[in-house]
Amino acid sequence: MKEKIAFRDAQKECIDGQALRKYQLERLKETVGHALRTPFYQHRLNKVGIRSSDDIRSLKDLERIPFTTKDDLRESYPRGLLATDMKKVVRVHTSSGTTGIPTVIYHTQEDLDNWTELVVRSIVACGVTSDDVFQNMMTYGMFTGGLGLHYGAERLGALVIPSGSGNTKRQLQLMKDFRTTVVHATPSYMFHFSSKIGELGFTVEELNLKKAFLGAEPYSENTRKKIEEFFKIDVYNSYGLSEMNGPGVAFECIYKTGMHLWEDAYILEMIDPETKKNLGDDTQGELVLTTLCRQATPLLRYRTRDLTTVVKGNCPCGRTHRRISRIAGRTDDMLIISGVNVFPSQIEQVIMKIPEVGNNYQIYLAKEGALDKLTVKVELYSKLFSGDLQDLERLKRKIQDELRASIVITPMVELHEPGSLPEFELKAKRVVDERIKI
Ligand code: DLL
Repeated sequence: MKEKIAFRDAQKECIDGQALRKYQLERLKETVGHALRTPFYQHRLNKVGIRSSDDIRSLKDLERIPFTTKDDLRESYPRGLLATDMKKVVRVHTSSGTTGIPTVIYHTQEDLDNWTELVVRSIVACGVTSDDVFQNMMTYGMFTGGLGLHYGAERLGALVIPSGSGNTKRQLQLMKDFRTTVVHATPSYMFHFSSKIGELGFTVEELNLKKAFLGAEPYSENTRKKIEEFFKIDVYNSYGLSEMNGPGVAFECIYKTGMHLWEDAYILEMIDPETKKNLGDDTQGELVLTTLCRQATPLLRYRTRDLTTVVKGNCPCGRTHRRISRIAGRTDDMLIISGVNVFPSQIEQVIMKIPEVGNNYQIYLAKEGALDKLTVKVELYSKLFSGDLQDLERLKRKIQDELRASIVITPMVELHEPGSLPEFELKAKRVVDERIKI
C-alpha cells in the first residue's frame, strides 16, 4: 500500500464528501490492481474489459465489476483468490461454507495491521481507553471474533484477558479478580451469562463491568436493553464478517445511532437482492462491500447477504462515515446458531450419508434459557424401530458425533418413524426456527 491509512487518528475519521470519494478511487484502483493478480479476478475482470487498474477511472466504474459471492470464494478454494506471494502471507482464517468447503481469507502483516487499526478505531469510538480491562469471551481460532478484537484492544494498550468462550464460572472469576471493564461476546452468550451469575455465587455489583461489544449474530434492540439493564452497562453493536476480515467493519459509537461503516476501508453499496440494482441510501437492501486496503485477498463487490439500511442524518459524534442499521435478516438460508454459521445443507449432507436415515428430516431451533438449542429430527426406516433400543441410542450418538464434526456445535438428535415429520408438496421447509426475538 502506497500510503498507510491514517487509522491512528482514531478519535474522528472525518474525510468526507469529495475527499473520501477521491481517496476511495485511489484505493479502488490499487485494489483492482491486486485483484488482477488472482486467477479468479483476472478471468472475471478481463471479461468486462478491465485489464489494468487504469481501466478504473471513476467510482462509477465499480458498477462494471460483477459481484463476488460466497460460492465464488468456495469455488476458488484454496488459492484462487490469493493476490500475493504466499511468502508474504502471515495468517489465514476460514469460515464454514454450504458444502463443507470453507471460504479462505489470507492476510499479509499489513492486512492484519490495517484490520487491527480498524478495531482500535471502533473501540475508541465506544470510549474504550488504555485504562480499560478487556475480556474477550469470543471463540479464539479460525473464527475472527477472537483474534480480531484481541489485537485491536492490545494495540490500544488495554489490558487484554483472552478468556475465549465458555466456562462461565471461570469467566466470572477472571472478571472479578482483574476488574474487567469491557467484554466482547455474542448476545446469546451474554444472556446465558446473566442467567448464571447468581447461581454461580456472584453478583453484578461486585463486578466492575462498564461496556460490552455484542455481535456476530442478530439481536434486537430489546435484547440490548435487557442486557444493559441487567448488568448496568452500555452495549454496543458490532458488525463484521470473515470475508471482510471479521469484526471491525461497522461499529456503533457512544451515541448508539447505528454502526459506522469504515468507508475508507470498504466501499458500501446497497442492492436489491432480486434485481441486483443499486438502491442508493433510501431503502433497505443487501449490503455489498468492496475491500479497499487488503493485499492478500482483495474482494470486489462482495454480496454479504445481510439486509440493512443506511441511517439518515449526521451522528452527534461527528464521524462522517455512513452508518448502517441493525441487521434485519439474511437473504440466504445461513443460520447463525450460538454465533456459529451453519447452512442447512451441511446438516443434510451429513445425515443423508448415514444408511439408517430415511428421506425426511427437520432442523429445529429453540432457546434453552438464553442459549440457542439445535435439534435435528430424522426419520429412520421403520424396521429399525422393531429392533434393539440400544442400537437406536448408538445410532443417535453416531449421528450426533458426525454432525458435531461438520458443524462444530453439538445438536440434540431425535429419531422418528417414517411419515411422522411434516411433508411438503412444493419446497420443503426443513428449518423451524422458534428462537423468539426478545
Ligand atoms: O461473525 C465476525 C464477527 C465477530 C462480527 C465478532 C462481530 C463480532 P462470520 O462468522 O463470517 O463473521 O459471520 C458473519 O454474521 O454476515 C451476519 O449475518 C452475522 N453478523 C455479524 N455481526 C452481526 C451483528 C463474524 N452485529 C455473519 N448483527 C454476517 C447481526 C451479525 N448479524
